[in-house]
Amino acid sequence: MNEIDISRIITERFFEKFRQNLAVDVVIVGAGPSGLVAAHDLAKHGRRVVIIERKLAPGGGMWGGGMLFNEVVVQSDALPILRDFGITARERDNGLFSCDAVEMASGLIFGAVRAGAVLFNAVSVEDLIFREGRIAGVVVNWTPVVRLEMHVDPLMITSRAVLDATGHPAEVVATAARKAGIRLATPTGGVMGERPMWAERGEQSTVENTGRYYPGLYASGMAANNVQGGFRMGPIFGGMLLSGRKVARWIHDDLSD
Ligand code: 48F
Repeated sequence: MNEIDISRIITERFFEKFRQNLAVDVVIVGAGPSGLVAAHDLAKHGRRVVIIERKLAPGGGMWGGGMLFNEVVVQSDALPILRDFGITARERDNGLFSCDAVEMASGLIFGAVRAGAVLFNAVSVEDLIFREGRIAGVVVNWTPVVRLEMHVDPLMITSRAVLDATGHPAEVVATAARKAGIRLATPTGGVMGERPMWAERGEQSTVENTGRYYPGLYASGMAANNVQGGFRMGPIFGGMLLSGRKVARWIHDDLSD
């Protein structure tokens, strides 16, 4: 065994993977619950999917459960999605189930990647590719480069659809609204801003607000609630899972037209 073989295998395979995924059907920004379910479903539909995740560890807001107590709550209508990923749900009461936060995070990551989605971690989306009347991809850079404010130009990935699954900040849609001067499909034409905690309404609106906000640009999960002015809901995750499934169907249908 030669040390050079280890370095060569990693760099050869990484650049092969990167090159093969420079032009894809869908770029999903954020590997939280909604982004991972969307990635899984789109890949299962035969779409070429890249997930860009800013952190080293994908999984978004799942790992810590509520206030670091590593259990999360899911409603019965999201159980079929957990079943698809082989994630255990324990029945509690009032139609609510508990899931081990670590099993859920790791199960959704594994399921999405196993379905064929390609995940680049420690990479941040810092801008979008804009064409007349549509969003056409993302601009990426290594997260440490962004965090250290190094003066290094990014690279680009083109796609037919971009999904903002960045959670609370809705970074991608906010960037589009700010930099491209576009009118979003919201009452004001801009980002409405997330509202405070109201678990039941927030869970409903997460799914209702999931959808297309501009040609080529979609939002799911908490990002959709921020864009459309929905309530937050804390560590209950059924809405996030259902949102990922809804947006995957929507994008798949749009790409089939
Ligand atoms: O926040 P997150 O888990 O998104 P979500 O699918 O789920 C929300 C819940 O976790 C929770 C909640 C449920 O009750 O309210 O918050 O809406 O995951 C979002 C992921 O996007 C990444 C971020 O690191 C996180 O893992 N992310 C955010 N901005 C960027 C990004 C960016 N610009 N580029 C790449 N990744």
